Amino acid sequence: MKLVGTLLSHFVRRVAIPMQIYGIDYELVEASVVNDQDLIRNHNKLVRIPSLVLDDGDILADSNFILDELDLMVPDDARLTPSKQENRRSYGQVIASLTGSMDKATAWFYEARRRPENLVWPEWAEHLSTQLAGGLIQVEEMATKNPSDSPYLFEDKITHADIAVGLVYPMANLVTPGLVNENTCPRMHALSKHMNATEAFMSTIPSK
Ligand SMILES: N[C@@H](CCC(=O)N[C@@H](CS)C(=O)NCC(=O)O)C(=O)O
Repeated sequence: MKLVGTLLSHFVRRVAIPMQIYGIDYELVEASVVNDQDLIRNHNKLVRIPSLVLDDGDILADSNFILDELDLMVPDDARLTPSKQENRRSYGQVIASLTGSMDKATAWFYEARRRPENLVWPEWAEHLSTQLAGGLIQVEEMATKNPSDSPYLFEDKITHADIAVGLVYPMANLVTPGLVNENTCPRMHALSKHMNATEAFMSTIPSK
């Protein structure tokens, strides 16, 4: 399989990390949406990353859909999703909040860091950063309602939700340190620290 994208993208890492945990081999086709649009277009005319080229030539896009497909390639008990039906709804809420934060982190980055300085709309950048923080604060509130000795959000096992926290918390903490930090989001802080120390996270750290 070929994973098209760059590990600088949290959406790409969100796919790379489970592939690592599942032991699914892949080749990373290093491609950034800023510098390698033609290369990405060859695989996905939407010019978006991540795109996953399967061995049969089919191409999957969108991290949520890609993860759904990867989850089907492993035994039930290895899947990075909650096992209990009763957790389905809250898991969906948590994933929507966290991937929403990822969307806002991306949008913030382009608004605040990529635009020519005279074209930046500071109020919009501020709004985006508050949304980025909001997704995490929302998950912190949900986690606070369900106190647990486990570092993980669901069923004392790693799920895609924990991986998403490990990816987006550091960005939220960097962009909005006053809103998302150890004191305001203690569960998210501890979970992010834990996840970022795992082998799957360490082995997918972007090299540049
Ligand atoms: N919903 C998508 C979002 C992916 C996404 O936003 N990727 C960014 C890079 S981090 C991208 O390709 N941006 C270029 C574009 O959408 O034009 C997913 O979950 O995969």
